[in-house]
Amino acid sequence: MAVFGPSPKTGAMFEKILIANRGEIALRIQRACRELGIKTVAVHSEADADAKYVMLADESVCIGPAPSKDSYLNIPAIISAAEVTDAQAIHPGYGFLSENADFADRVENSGFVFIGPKPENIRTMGDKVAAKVAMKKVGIPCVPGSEGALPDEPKEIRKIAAAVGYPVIIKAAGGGGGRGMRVVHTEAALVNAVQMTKAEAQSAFGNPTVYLEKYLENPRHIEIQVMADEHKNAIFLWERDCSMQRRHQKIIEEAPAPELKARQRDRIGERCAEACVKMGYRGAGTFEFLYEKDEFYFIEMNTRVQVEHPVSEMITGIDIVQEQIRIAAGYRLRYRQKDIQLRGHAIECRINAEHPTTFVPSPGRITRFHVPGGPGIRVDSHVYADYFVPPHYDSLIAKVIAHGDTREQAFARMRTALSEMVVEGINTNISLHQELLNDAAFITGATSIHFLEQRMAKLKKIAGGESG
Ligand code: MV4
Repeated sequence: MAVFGPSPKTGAMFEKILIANRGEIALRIQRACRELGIKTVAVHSEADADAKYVMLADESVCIGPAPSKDSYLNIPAIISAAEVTDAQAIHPGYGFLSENADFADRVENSGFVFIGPKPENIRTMGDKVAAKVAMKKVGIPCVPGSEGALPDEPKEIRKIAAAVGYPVIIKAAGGGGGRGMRVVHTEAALVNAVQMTKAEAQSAFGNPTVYLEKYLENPRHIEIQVMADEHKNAIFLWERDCSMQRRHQKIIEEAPAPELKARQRDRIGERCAEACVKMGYRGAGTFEFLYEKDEFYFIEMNTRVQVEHPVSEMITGIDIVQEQIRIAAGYRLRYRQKDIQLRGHAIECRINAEHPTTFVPSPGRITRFHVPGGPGIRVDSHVYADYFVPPHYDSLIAKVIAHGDTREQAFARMRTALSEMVVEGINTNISLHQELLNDAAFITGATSIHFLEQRMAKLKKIAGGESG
């Protein structure tokens, strides 16, 4: 693909980057570095000492025992590792410290570059009340609800809920990703629900602040991928539909979102890119929306690279991780919006080490491992035959991504890919993916965030021999 846009270079590229993560994303970042001619430092826990991506890195440092809190969340150990290896920048990946504003601060105060947004932007988006206020200010459509935090007086709370209309949802400012929320259907249940959510928020997040929104009953989850540089340039890389999830764990994502009209797609993308410029945002970011009855409603912004970034890469041809690194080095975006083309359709299946129907995690030794291939197939994985899936971390072992000219072709390629894939020695959810790819409602497109849980409830009823 041709390189477009203005002369990119305004700073010196890094010579060495420390990757503060593990698993497939650690390998993904390493590959991006290698292509850019940057040396890599892998940090790892004792449980990951033998991981292949650790061997593949130019250098590696053990940062502590297996539990995340002692290793991948151990800020002093990670900063020391950057010091002893002379790394210039730290890529946090996703999860772990990636959205920890204090970590970003400490990285920068120690003289390293944090490959991500400014700490102040991370901090704002981490406080869901502050995030919503900031979004409203820059013209992003939000779910109707309380203006900022909910007040304490029951009368005031009832007034706000009545104005919004039931059902409503109470959410913790410190929550996000599905933690600390409660749906309320009647005024009788309201004040008690607010008090319970506040108490839970205090103990879970150390912050009792809650806010209220209209509860959307059957939305889809559509998110917009953006990238912005430090020179007031921002682009959107279209959207991903991530509605196929269970308990806030996504399992299939696709891009573009089925049945979204080109005009809507352009309009919401433009708004998000504009919002980035107004906020002084830099790096990769994702605006999460609920989408219902042709309208977008902002819920949260993620300030990291996401697990599902490959589907956006497949439809645009842009390497999001490389672009993150270039932006952090002070370079300009290599692309203008007019250079970004939406090509075809991509779908990602997250292959987890877990039972396909009970979702019970299945760590252990992989005895056989064969990855699929062929036109339009990409596999992002750090595992191999004889790899031991440690029990300490999340269960993602591979991401299979299929790209095609059309949604139908992408699905067909994914079905073939999954039929070729072999993982033995542990349980995986491959068979669940195969069933979903043959589900008539999913094939039709545009299923809600409740699809998977409703489908499981239906199957359970059938297995139990009940009618209906
Ligand atoms: C909502 C909602 C309905 N109405 N907000 C869950 C995770 C967090 N990001 C926000 N979440 C939701 N917020 C309003 N006003 C439904 C959810 C929700 C959800 C959202 C995205 C993906 C999966 C979900 C599963 C259950 C609930």
